[in-house]
Amino acid sequence: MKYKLHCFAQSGNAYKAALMLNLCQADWEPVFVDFFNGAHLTDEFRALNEMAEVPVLEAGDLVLSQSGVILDYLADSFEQFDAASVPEHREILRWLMFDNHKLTGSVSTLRFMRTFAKTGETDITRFLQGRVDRALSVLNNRVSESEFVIGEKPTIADISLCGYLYWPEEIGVDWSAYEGIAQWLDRIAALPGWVHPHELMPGHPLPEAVTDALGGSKPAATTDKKDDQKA
Ligand SMILES: N[C@@H](CCC(=O)N[C@@H](CS)C(=O)NCC(=O)O)C(=O)O
Repeated sequence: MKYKLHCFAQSGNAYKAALMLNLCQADWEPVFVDFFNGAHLTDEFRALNEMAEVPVLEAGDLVLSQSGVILDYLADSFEQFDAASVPEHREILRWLMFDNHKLTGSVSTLRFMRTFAKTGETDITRFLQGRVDRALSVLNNRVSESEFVIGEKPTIADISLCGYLYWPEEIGVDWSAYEGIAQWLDRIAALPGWVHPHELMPGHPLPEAVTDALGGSKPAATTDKKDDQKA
């Protein structure tokens, strides 16, 4: 195998890299990270990524983390979903940063609280919902004006921004309020090689013991080592 992707099925950040590999028909295999049991916090994993985050891509001796960096590297390697010029590359970076900070940063945390930690609605979920709504509106406007985020062709900006958005019910959003996003997600899903995250990466469904430990059978106020992380 040319590429190994350290990932797990519930990770939208890992999905960005996995989807890119699949769309590029890369020779790749997933390496399961038992995230919900803390595998990313072990010394072994930290030796791969000092940031203790998933995804990590191994390409021979090269080890990369940060989904945006992995996407940029793969776009360069495969000459697919790449920028056509230097200004376009800057535009892609602009959207990758918006995704990481504003969209994925809020969406992934809100989804974690609602679906995995099962906190119920709190001031924090309400705050995050506001952040998510604003970021989704920005994206909705953009993809209502053109087929993809950077014009009429898909790029790694699309692949990054869609990372969590095939789980609307887990986030708690309804695409009927974001018609542009709904159609854009369908356009991405129509690309040859598109596969839903749960089928592309190992670890779905989560074992019951894990869902119970995360939120199902404990009071919302209890803290343990898994409460301050997010998938
Ligand atoms: N900006 C990073 C975010 C990676 C990230 O947060 N990954 C999650 C899993 S989806 C993680 O490892 N979280 C660990 C934590 O928050 O402690 C990227 O795009 O790769």
